Amino acid sequence: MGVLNITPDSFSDGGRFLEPGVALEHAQRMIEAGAAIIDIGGESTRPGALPVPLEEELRRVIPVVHALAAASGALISVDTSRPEVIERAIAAGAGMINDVRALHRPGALAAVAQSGAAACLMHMRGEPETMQLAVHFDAVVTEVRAMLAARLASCEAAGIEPERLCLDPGFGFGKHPVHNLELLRDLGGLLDLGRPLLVGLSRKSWLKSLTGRDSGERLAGSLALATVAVLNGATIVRAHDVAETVDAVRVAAALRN
Ligand code: 7PJ
Repeated sequence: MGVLNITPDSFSDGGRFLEPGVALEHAQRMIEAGAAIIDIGGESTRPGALPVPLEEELRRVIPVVHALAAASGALISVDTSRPEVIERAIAAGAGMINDVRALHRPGALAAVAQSGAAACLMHMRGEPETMQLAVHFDAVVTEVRAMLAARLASCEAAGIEPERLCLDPGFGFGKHPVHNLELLRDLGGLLDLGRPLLVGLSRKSWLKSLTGRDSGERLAGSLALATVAVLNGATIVRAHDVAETVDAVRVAAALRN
């Protein structure tokens, strides 16, 4: 899953893809490099990020979904939590909704249920603006697993078949490096939920605590994390550096399988 941030403020590539033509070109480069899914986001969810008005999120995302759907057969995912964006994105050609709020917003479950689209349910506590301020877990894997199981049940009750869903422990979302490490080491503890696991590890800020490196220098660390994630059971890897990540995933998948 290649990341396409159409935002002025994403921590690693903010402002680069605000122009729809440039965004489309970048998506096509990622597809050529081996991405099966393109994840388009119009609102940054990095720690401390502020919300974007609905109209602005639509303005950033929908034209690119339209253009990419016309130009390519890749699965288009839209990174959003808003039911209005979910509906418009699916109508424009998105086949998947990637929601860091796990379809918690009023209307989000219904918008996905009606559509037949796939969705990723991610674990997060609180909101991006404040999620790193009061982090506490007694048993992080158990607690993440319980939340994801509850969201799976809510989806099923709302008419979203489990076959449409994948799950994500939400690395870095309301978690300290020690929690991220424990989740990655024990990722297999989420496999009995019966759904494919998606992981987002690319360039994340806890790589700063592991390697000391700033955002533009985290490729090697990101590839190490992606490799371990696949060995431990991940199926979908969300990444900025697609060609390099595809190689790492192929190596790890060969070992695993
Ligand atoms: C994730 C995401 C992630 C899923 C972001 C970043 C911050 N969606 N959106 N999982 N991260 N499903 O790219 O580091 O980890 S935005």
